[in-house]
Amino acid sequence: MTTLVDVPTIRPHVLAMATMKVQTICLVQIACSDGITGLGEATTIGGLVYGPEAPESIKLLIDTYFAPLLHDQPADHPRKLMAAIDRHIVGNAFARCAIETALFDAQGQRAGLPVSELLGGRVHDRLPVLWTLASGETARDVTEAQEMIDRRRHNAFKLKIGKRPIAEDVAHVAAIKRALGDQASIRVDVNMAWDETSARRGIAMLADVGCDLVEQPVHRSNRAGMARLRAGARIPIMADEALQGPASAFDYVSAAAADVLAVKIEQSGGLLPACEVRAIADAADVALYGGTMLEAAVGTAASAHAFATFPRLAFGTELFGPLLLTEEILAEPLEYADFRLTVPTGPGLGVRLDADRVAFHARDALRRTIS
Ligand code: MUC
Ligand code: MG
Repeated sequence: MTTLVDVPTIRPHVLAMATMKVQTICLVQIACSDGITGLGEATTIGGLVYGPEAPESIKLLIDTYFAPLLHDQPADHPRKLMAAIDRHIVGNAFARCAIETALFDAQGQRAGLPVSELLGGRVHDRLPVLWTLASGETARDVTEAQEMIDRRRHNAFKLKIGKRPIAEDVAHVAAIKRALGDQASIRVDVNMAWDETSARRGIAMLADVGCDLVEQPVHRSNRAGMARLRAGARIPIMADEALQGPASAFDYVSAAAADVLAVKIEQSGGLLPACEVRAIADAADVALYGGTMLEAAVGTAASAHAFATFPRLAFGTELFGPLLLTEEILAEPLEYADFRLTVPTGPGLGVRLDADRVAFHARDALRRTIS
């Protein structure tokens, strides 16, 4: 069963390509004949503006193409089932991830083990979590950051830039770095908004004001440009949108096109492919970061299980998705404390939905109550 759930954000989240005021979650529930139900989530940013899949298209494709392939199949071998799906469905990484997540959740419940253990075993019980400052206003971002530091919730911040002229963006970064000083690590995400020449100038200016990392400065297709920028930069350059699973990760590390890979379970095509990206980065001695598509709690828990198995996670994670939403969809929220997220310990994903909250925010809630 797939359900679209619309949850407002706590404030507008301003990215180079979109301003988010609501997050649409495609929740997937796979009911197995042994009475176990596995949960998965496919979520993206700003409809179709970030990638080729939107929550509505994911729902349609899961209902129409993925679900029939699962009927009457043994659910207790997720990898085998996903290989069977791969023989019939090309691409659709986000939808694939949601299905694979639900199969692993169900299998973990069946085995009495957390998903992290099914993925090889966790090496971290808690993961560092950064917060994105993206209100669009410098003073508001400073206040928000200081409050996060005081509450010991986050001490690393990612600033979304690329929408304004470079000098204005760099002044914004400099002001935040000046206000927070050594209390915080400041990084930026350009979300592909610059061309290579602008990026060369922007990265040098960002290094001068104490920025620690620049994420995806140029278009995802410009791998050669990323390699040139990386070679000339004084601060690390991270690939995000360019990473679309293990083959692209291999391509990137082979071309020395990034210092850091932002692994996202959805962009990778699932938990297993995300772990393959991890292996490729480690083999190439390239640093890792646990990324997010701003998933709500189910996708965030799934990501946490995968990232908990990464021995080296030099730049931490950004698994704050549920905190950006006004409403909790879990019966018990994920635990954020001391700048870190606790990886759930229960069987499967170790999370349970709050069915009433989900029903309340489900997109077809009105139609269902009056029909
Ligand atoms: C992205 O491009 O990294 C992750 C955190 C955030 O604020 O936006 C996303 C997407
Ligand atoms: Mg990014």
